[in-house]
Amino acid sequence: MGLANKTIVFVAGLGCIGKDTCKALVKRNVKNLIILDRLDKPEIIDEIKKVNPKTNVTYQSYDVMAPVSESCKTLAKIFAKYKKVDVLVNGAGILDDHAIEKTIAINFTGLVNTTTAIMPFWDIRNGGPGGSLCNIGSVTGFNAIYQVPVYSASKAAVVSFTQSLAKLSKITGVKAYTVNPGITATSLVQSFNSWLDVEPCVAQKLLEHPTQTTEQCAESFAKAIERDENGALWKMDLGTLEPIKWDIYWDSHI
Ligand code: NAQ
Repeated sequence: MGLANKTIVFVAGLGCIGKDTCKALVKRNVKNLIILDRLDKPEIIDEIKKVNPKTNVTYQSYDVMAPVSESCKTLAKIFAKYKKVDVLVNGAGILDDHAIEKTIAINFTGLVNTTTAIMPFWDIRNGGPGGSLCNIGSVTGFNAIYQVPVYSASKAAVVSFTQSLAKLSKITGVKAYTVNPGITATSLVQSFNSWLDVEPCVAQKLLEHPTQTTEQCAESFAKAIERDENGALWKMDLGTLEPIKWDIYWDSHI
């Protein structure tokens, strides 16, 4: 999909990967970029706006842990104003395996809720136009960092949920795919808790291995959104964008 003239809602567009991806998107002449984030950082919004003043960049405070009814209200306002949203990016995430319930609430339930809230506006069964859902998973959703099993499982859940939605596309008209970063130099991975402190030096050990920059990740991210491939599992690692082939071990036959 060419991104010029598209309207994109980006949940967590002010984080480290989010910010650089927003910049990569406005460089591609997106028409409207609506950033929803718990963070309120007007200086980052200004930075993104400066990259391409032709893109209309706006911000709204948004907490993915709020009840789904709140997400519905936020999205209703957005659709009332912009009429059409082409892409929803779900990117909120935390990494702290001491905070078990919060990890599931932000990384998984929040993403499911925001997705559920946008469906009535997009679903072709309601006469909607369809749309594209881009969910940020993680390479840990394919193969866990086993010292952070809660975080890794939350990302595996994102991958699984999104694969189901891709299969439901025939019914809903909504495409879905995941973008899965490898280790990217952001504040998220600088220092974090392992589950039950099984590895107190987990961040330090992880960062002994090669990482990618947020700019590299952002470029792959924007390319994946342009590709707009239903069901794609994109690995964005070490500056590359690569499709992952998922083996099938069982089939429901329905
Ligand atoms: P950063 O902490 O900068 O961004 C997190 C974003 O989530 C921020 O915008 C924050 O405000 C938002 N957020 C958190 N809680 C929220 C809430 N309740 N409501 C609304 N927004 C909320 O971290 P980042 O590294 O830029 O992470 C962005 C996304 O990429 C996250 O989903 C993260 O899980 C994912 N990711 C990051 C990395 C990495 O290396 N930085 C990786 C994969 C996926 C492989 C690697 C890992 O999985 C970490 C081990």
